[in-house]
Amino acid sequence: MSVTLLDYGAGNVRSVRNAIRKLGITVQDVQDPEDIFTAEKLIFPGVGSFGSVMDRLQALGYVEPLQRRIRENKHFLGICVAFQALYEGSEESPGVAGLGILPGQVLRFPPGKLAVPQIGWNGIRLHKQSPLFEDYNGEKLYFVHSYHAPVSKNSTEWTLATTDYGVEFVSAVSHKNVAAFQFHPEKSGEAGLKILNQYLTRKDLIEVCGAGVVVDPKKTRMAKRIIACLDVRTNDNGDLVVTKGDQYDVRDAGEVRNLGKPVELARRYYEEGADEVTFLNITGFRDFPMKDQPMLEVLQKTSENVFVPLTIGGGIREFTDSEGKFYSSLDVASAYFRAGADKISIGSDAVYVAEQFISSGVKTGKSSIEQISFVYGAQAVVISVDPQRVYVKSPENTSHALITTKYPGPEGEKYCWYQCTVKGGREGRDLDVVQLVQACEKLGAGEILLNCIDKDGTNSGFDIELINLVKNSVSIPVIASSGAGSARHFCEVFQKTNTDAALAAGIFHRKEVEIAEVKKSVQMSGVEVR
Ligand code: 1PR
Repeated sequence: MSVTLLDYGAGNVRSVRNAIRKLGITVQDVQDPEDIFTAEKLIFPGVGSFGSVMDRLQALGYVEPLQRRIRENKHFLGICVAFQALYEGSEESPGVAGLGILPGQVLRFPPGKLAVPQIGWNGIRLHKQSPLFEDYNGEKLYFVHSYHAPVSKNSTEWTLATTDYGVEFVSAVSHKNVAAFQFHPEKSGEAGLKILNQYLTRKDLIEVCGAGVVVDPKKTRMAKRIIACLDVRTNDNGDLVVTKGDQYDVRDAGEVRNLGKPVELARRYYEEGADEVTFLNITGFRDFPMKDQPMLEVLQKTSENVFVPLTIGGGIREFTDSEGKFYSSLDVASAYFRAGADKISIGSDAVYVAEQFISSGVKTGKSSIEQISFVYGAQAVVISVDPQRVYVKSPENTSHALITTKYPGPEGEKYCWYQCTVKGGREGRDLDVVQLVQACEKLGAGEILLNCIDKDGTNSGFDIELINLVKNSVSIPVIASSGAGSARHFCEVFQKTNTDAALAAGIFHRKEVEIAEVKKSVQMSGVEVR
């Protein structure tokens, strides 16, 4: 059994490739337009914006063979933007024609209480019985998108599943042997692999339509994500290790703490139910990640066995090596995506970019955030923020975004602002966290990973005041990080803030609390989890 992958070189299709291989099936690539028509089974994982996907398909001469394949009912599976490409067009790229198999336009999620992009695990409501979902038991699946296909009477026959996220939208379509999903089966853990397996192994996918199918009347609910984070660096013996500091100091008696091997730990967290795994190459600001490439290898190996989203940060910036070779930040990010990352995270460089943007007021299109967001989409660009508290006696003492804090400073100060830092917290800048996150959102970032130097490694709970400040300043998702010391701290952060996800490192590495225990407690406190 083999399957043909439509990889037009735009981004990370490694995860789809790895998922297919994991299922024991050989992958071939489309080499020329004719392959699209002759392939036994075709998978098209769309990457990038609607316009960039359609432009690539046009340039490669793939539009007509794809339309012919679908109209002639040959096996086809589209994922994410490839699902959206089945429609006539999208608000994302006005004037660009889609494949036009389905009527209507793909729309942006309306602004409101919910963060856009939708990033995370949501349910689906099946509208017909399909062999694709024969082994499916109602698990949540992984979505990441800012645009959605509205439910329409004109395409009822095709509607296989719908999902709620502020509005009800079409999350899967199928018609005979043609199917497409808004969610990512290759990133949806075991449940997603089973769906993929059905597509790959079933001889025909003719579904049972309409009558007799009872559509679940309950709205689907997005889960709050629990993320495991691995801070990675080379220790003094030259080994790449997972480490963890207290307020960013990772050494004990001069030695870098060694808490395990990155690939093994990532796999353990996937198997224990982490909704996402994040790697932070914490010395990336000084050791250029493309030099000896150990982090690329870590990602490649991890993505062979981990089927939830992977984020990688550290060292994403432009660089000229000792031989004079120039790498743009987009080059560095592209290498990470090709190695298996779904999202990249930018730390120090985001601060410099924001400072420049705030002082000039001009979007140059050349910054790391803008370039990577343009090519890979906003949802792939995370900003990792390393703020620390600066206490002040009175509001007149600063022009920065102040909060009145319940936890006074060393001299009883009632006010504080959060100062952004660079180089792993080593250098403070004259920029506050609100200025940073708002500038980054404007420049095209899709998510904020919000650390806190004061809380990092302390096991004393998340900084609720900081998280509320940031969450109320942006409309993109926020990941709360730093300070988790018990399952109760996760319950607290979801009850007292509207954060979209919570991340921890130390307690998971030291096996003080298991991910399953965290999820159970969070669920018992009334919060939706996967
Ligand atoms: O500046 O783009 O090269 O990125 C460097 C990245 O490395 C940034 O994301 C920065 O946060 C991270 N980093 C740099 N130095 C350190 C350090 O610890 N010395 N780690 C560091 C920051 C933050 C979280 C941490 C949580 C949870 N670590 O990843 O794991 O705070 O910890 P906890 O649950 O144990 O409290 P660039």
